[in-house]
Amino acid sequence: MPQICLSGLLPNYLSLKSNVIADDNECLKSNGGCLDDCINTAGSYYCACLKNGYEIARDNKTCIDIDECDFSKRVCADHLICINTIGSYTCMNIATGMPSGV
Ligand SMILES: [Ca+2]
Repeated sequence: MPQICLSGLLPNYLSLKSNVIADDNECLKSNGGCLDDCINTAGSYYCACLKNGYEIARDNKTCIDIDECDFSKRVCADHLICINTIGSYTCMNIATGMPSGV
C-alpha cells in the first residue's frame, strides 16, 4: 500500500509503520526555536509575535520592534512628526511639542 503524503512535504513528516504520514509538530521541541509564538502547520511551522508593535525579524525566530515611522508606513498626519518607541510609536505636534492623535 503506498504511503499517503503530499509531495514536497515529506522531510517534515514522520513516517509511521501503518504507512500513514503524520505531521511532526516542531513547536513541541524547544518551541521550534521561536522566541515568542510557534505556529505548527501541516508539514512545517513558523514563528510569530504575539505582542502588538512587534514583527518577526529576518532570522524568522526573533521578534523586533516595528518601526512605524518608516517613511513607507506614514502612520502620522503630515503636520505631525513620528517618534518610534519600543513596541509602539508617538505622533508629536511640531507646534506644541505635545503628543497628538494618529
Ligand atoms: Ca515601534
